[in-house]
Amino acid sequence: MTPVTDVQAESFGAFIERHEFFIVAGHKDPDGDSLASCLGVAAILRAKRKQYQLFSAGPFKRSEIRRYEALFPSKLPDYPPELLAAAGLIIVDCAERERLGAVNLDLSALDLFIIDHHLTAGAQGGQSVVDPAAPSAALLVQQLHERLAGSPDADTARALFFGLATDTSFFRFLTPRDGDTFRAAGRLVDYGADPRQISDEISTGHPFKTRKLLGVLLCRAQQTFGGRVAYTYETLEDTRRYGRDGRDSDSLYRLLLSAGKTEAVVFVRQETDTSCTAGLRSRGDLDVSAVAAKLGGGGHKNAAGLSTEGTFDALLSAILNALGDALSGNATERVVIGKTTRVLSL
Ligand SMILES: [Mn+2]
Repeated sequence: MTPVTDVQAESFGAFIERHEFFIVAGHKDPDGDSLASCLGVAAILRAKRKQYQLFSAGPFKRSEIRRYEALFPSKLPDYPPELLAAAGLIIVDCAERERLGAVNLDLSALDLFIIDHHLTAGAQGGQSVVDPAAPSAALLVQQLHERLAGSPDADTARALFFGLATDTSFFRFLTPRDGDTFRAAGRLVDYGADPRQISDEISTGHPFKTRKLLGVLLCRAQQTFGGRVAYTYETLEDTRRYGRDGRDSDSLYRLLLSAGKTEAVVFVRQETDTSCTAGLRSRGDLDVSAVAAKLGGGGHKNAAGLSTEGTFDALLSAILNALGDALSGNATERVVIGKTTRVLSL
């Protein structure tokens, strides 16, 4: 990670000074990092005696974020037009207004500041703190808090630690370059975050049925490309049987990535009759965000995703073929999932 620079901190400070009221939002389908980043920004705004409104389009699907749902309305009040026009919009853990999801007000004209760490964020203008090398957006927010408002209080520290821990899978994704990240996490512990309690909050509380669903998805998993890629999928029938509540694909990725020489895992879920979502995870240097970007998605080098129209078999085929190209550079055979499933070994 590159530490937040003076220029970035000053630019965020100046943005806060320019407005009295702010809307603070992360991406739709929120995760711990996006919510924690919003809460950290809110703490900075409180310290600066500014007004703000948190927002999340939801849905709050993950068990570990449920406790925050009440803080994030999915509908904004009808503000007087002059108040809204003068407001600042701060978006975190994403770089595009579209990623906020459905918003009941038109925010397109609002003065915007972006705090993000996605590889696909691209180069943003002056009103942003974007660092794809940062392991979480919450870590950027922590540094902004420390620079602009001093040490966060214990509640904010807990939230920021939770954001960092969820995006790094409790520090397992960090590298020898991330000493600064561990030092920042250490400061959060000093401010009042309890790592053991936060680990417990992240990893427990799933409905029992979701453990059964994991079993189904594991039984269905296949390997391809000589065992370098594992994939599986969830059907609408699975969703009907086991429910959506507290589904936890992180455990699925972890279990499949731990098998043999697996370098990447693909998981596709049929969301409706006509739409799917997919997640990709990889180990080491394989960049799955590039594969996801080819198909209209995005994310990080080792964790990416996308959503499309269509059915899971078509999407799975497209992803595996793109992944095959990324693995070999010149894959000549095609993988087809569906009636004519053929497992390909390079
Ligand atoms: Mn994030």
